[in-house]
Amino acid sequence: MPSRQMSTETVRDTTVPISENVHLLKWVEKMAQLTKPAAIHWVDGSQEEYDMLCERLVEAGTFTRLNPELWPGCFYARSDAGDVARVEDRTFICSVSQDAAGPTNNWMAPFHMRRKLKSLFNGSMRGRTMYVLPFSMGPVGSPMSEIGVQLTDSAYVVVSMRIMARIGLPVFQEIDKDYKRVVPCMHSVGYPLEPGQPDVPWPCNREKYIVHFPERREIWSYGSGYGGNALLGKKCMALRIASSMARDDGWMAEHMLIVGIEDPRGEKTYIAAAFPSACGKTNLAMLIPPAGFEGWKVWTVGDDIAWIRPDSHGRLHAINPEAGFFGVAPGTSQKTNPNAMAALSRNTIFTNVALTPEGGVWWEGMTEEPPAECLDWQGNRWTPEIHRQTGAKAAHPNARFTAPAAQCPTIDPHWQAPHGVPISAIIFGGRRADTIPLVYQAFNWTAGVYAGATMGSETTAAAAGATGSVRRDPMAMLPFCGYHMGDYFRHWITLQRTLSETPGIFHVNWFRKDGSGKFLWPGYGENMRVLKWVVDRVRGRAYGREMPIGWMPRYEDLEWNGLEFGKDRFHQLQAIDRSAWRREIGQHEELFIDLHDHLPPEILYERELLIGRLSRELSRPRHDDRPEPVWWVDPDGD
Ligand code: TSX
Ligand code: MN
Repeated sequence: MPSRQMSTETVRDTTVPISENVHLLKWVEKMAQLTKPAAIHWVDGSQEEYDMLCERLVEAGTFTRLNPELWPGCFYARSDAGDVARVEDRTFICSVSQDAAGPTNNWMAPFHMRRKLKSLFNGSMRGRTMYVLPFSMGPVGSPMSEIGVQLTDSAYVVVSMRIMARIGLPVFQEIDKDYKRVVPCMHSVGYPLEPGQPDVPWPCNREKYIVHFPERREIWSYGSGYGGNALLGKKCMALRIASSMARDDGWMAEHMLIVGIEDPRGEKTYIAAAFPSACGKTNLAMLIPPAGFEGWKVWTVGDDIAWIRPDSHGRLHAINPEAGFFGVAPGTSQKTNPNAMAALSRNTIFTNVALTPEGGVWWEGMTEEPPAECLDWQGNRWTPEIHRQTGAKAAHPNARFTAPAAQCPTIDPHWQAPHGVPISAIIFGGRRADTIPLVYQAFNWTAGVYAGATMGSETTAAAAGATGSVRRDPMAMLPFCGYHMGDYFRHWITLQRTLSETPGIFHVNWFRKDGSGKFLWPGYGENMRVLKWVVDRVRGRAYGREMPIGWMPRYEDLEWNGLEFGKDRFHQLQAIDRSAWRREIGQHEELFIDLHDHLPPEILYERELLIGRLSRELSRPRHDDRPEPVWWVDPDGD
């Protein structure tokens, strides 16, 4: 396409390497020989370069510039209909031994996979520009950061990565200092262009491979231009490769949001929290305190990934390795998350949402009133009437916004602190209609690891699988751990032994329902009441009642100012139903069977202790027909 030759007045010759690092130069040359691009572009990360690439994407038909009056600096993209989400069944962990990858990862022998990749990438960038994209996960120069270089034939990836990570010149300068290992990341959309062949708006390949070599710390991604498949700093590097680095080096790479809770006196407590998808992680990361919490602030450090490591005093500190939010658009609104709406109001890339005639974007749940008409995520005319007749959605359920974190009104003043923020509490959660109470605190770290390891979430209509069945997703890391899940639990358990202070571990469930199928808990901003108890617990100021599953707040231990919420309803929300928990623990076993030979004994002991605490039968004589103790569900007996 002539767009490549289009020569706007550039101050820099982008074909000239920016780095002097010999290893990097050699690798780029070798990969160019393999993929045979028409040009090489060294990415400096400047605004001018970003603007030029966005312009190039507009000309290629990938981007539509949104109305600058409504959406300043924003672009709109529609992906190929077959390239709309992460492809877990095409994601591979290629460790030397299959045992190291574990039964929950797809594995292929490195030798065979390399041979396959070599043939896939051979000439895969023909007719395209190969971008040399250096990125830092974490602030540039931070001792907690890690550097990667992604070679990609997608300009969409380059501009998206400029929002999601620190990229360009400062990162090349870090590389040239030559003291940090660089993670090589190969990416091709797998759609080479023969001379004269016209491009398509969203080039990709039906055949997809998302491949990780944890020992070599290398990533190869082929065939997709979308999200976590293509923005290799995120799930591939910051979770799968980093989890493997973290295991080796005594830290943690977790699928967690990070928030700072500030009380009216200015005392700040940081919490990290892991949830599976569809639990509102981004909403929690940007929570606005409700009525009754005047003077309280919730600060956002990150909404997806936390890199956590013990500092020199043995206290856990966390950074958000990302620089932006790659958030699910549907459901995001002024009501559910005004901070996200502010963050995405400008300089944002929207993918697979709907396009309005005014040059704006829309998605299901954004406003109560849908637009009278728009173009859906596939470019077809969409109206509320068409929706009523066919059920067609305007936006794809996995439509995304890519927005700079700095634009979030609640972004924490320390969100880029090189040494991170101190973590005092860790929360695990899931979407559960029954059994799991609103909140409990694990008795100790190991019990908390058990709670995280047995986390589960009910599948919603959006996800595959039967609606209503519980899918286990330990620590929300099942698709993101670069090694054996049993070894991962062991790493969690042993890491605590390096700490001088152990964070409290909590479990929450915003989604418990009553007998008539109504949510028992209002959720959203009201979750602040739970966060306050969490903070007060780890600060040693709140009561926790010993219950079979952990420490639980009594009604009077939560702040109710500003919310009418009865004691009976609270007790319903916190009730422990013994027969439901019997079933629950039975289901824990299902996952553990697969991990059996790597499972740390502590997990089994915790399970036994939990069974013991829940069981009355074993601890009382058979003839004992005393009624169920009243304190079981209601501590006050009234
Ligand atoms: O994000 C959610 N959070 C966390 C917020 C900080 N959601 C949306 C989940 C989909 C991504 C929630 N949905 C939450 C929640 O805490 N709770 C619920 C369930 C719920 C939905 C609607 C109501 C109440 C609870 N509506 C009324 O009570 C009127
Ligand atoms: Mn995520």
